[in-house]
Amino acid sequence: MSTRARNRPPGSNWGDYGDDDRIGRLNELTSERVVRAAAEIRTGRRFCLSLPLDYPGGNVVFPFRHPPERRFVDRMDGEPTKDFPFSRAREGATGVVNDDVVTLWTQYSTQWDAFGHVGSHFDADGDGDDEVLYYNGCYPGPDVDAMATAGLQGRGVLVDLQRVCGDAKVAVGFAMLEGAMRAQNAVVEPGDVLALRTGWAQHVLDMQGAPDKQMVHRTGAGLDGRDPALLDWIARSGVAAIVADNVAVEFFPPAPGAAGEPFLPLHELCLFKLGINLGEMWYLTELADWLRDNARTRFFLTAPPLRLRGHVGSPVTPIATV
Ligand code: UVW
Repeated sequence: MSTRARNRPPGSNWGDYGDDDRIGRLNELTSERVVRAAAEIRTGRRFCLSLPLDYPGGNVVFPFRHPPERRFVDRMDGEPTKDFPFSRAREGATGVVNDDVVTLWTQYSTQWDAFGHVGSHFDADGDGDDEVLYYNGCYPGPDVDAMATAGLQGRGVLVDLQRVCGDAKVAVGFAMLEGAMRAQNAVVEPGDVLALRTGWAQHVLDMQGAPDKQMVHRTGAGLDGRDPALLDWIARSGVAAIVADNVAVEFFPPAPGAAGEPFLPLHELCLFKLGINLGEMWYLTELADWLRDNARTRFFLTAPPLRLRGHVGSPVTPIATV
């Protein structure tokens, strides 16, 4: 895996955390900041920030991503390991066992995007030709194994965009985000994980696995990846990661850009240039409501991905503790 780029893309931080860095802004989750984050644990109450992983349900969000496919493991004789009696292994033994297997589309439901998920074309070696590269000049891109071994814990800061936008599908630029943060007393400091509630995942949950196509494509705010002021703020803020309860964190599908501009501008900034992991389709309703009712915006977050080597995304079952 090559990481020693001679050139780095404009606006990127390649090399700032070292030539071999694989975790980007997760480097900002220092021990001191995790201790600071632990101060947000005041009641011990926990919130599960994941949808059931077979939600949204069906294929209406992305036709090429499918719900998990589960079956029982076949034993040597082809018999499924379902209520399988131990007496078959040792005569006279009691008890039964189930073993199962699952095929997971890693980006179907509540998930992390690793840096290997979105890259770009860039002439990092200065030979005059662009090559396909990922964060920090890597090829292939850093996987969720790098995230998993980083031990992802820290302070989350929740901004409730649904309180500003309702259910409307709005592209949220810097002015709107900053206004929401000011109104909600949400202050983001370097090393924080920014969590955005739009209400989208709650609608998905309400539809109980049979989502309405209109709803999933016409509901919920997203960050406006075509707003330079917003991209500039993300770069300056020092956020360790950004998560949302919507499809893609950024407004999707994004407004068409000019030729030579990225298809997913916020993904490119975060995953390719700055090493900021994105969490999508998280479930933030109960946490957001509790924080609002208790005049708080911050929480302690534990959210490691699965330690899947080589994978560009991972399901996650994040926990917020308040
Ligand atoms: C999109 O495809 C828009 O988002 P992601 O691949 O990160 O889920």
